[in-house]
Amino acid sequence: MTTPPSIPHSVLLAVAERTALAAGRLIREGFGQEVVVKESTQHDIKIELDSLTQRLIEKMLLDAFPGHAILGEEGGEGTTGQRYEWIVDPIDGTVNFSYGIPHFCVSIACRDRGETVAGLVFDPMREEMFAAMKGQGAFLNGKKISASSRSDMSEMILSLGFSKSGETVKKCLELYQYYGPRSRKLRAMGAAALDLAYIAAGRIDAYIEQGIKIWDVAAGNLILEEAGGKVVLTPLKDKHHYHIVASNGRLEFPLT
Ligand code: LIP
Repeated sequence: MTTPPSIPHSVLLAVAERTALAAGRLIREGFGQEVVVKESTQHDIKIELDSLTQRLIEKMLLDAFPGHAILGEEGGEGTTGQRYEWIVDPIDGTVNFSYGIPHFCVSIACRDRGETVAGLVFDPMREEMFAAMKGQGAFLNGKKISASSRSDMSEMILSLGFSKSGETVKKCLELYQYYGPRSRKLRAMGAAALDLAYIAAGRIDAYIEQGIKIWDVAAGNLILEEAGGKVVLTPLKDKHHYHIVASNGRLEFPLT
């Protein structure tokens, strides 16, 4: 099979950004309207707008790059053996969206031969576009960003994700017990991709979650690493499922 030509990372990111802006408009139009729930469990909700937004993202990406593969929270397109693969979460923070909490985002990453080379996290409510290309730094609305330099746990703001199972909620509460007295503040904001972007921008210092999907964090991981931060992903038994410890790269975590 002939190797497809290389696509400049700037071209990949430019298409991803215009796609995220279009997806953001669709999401904002739906915010505050009646939510059509497709599936609801104790700690999670899937809504019709997730699927509609992913279909829009898929169409725009594949119109620009026919033949690329797409892996997303709402399914995938194309064979995953392609050179370029897009990792998409159409609405990261779906429960927040469904309850009218304006804290959610679009997350789009592109992998070239398995390495993430471009990624963005777009918050359509604050119109904040966090973006990065491999080796080129991390940016918020075009302005360079970097993770904080806080190295003392007592000064840390730590975000903890409760994930989707009773087991992960229980484990997360143990982390609350441990880090609560030792940190400045704890947060549980409900959107993994924004947690990673906020560390990259120096707004918080770390984020831990017991079970997260690759589409929640693929773009945010690149943005954070390009901002000088550190991400440790530990694969779990289910496909695309990971334990994550992300930080500004200057803090240690005795309990995760
Ligand atoms: C969400 C993550 C969040 C996690 C939730 C959920 P979704 O992603 O961003 O960190 O705690 O359980 O997985 O489902 O809204 O795309």
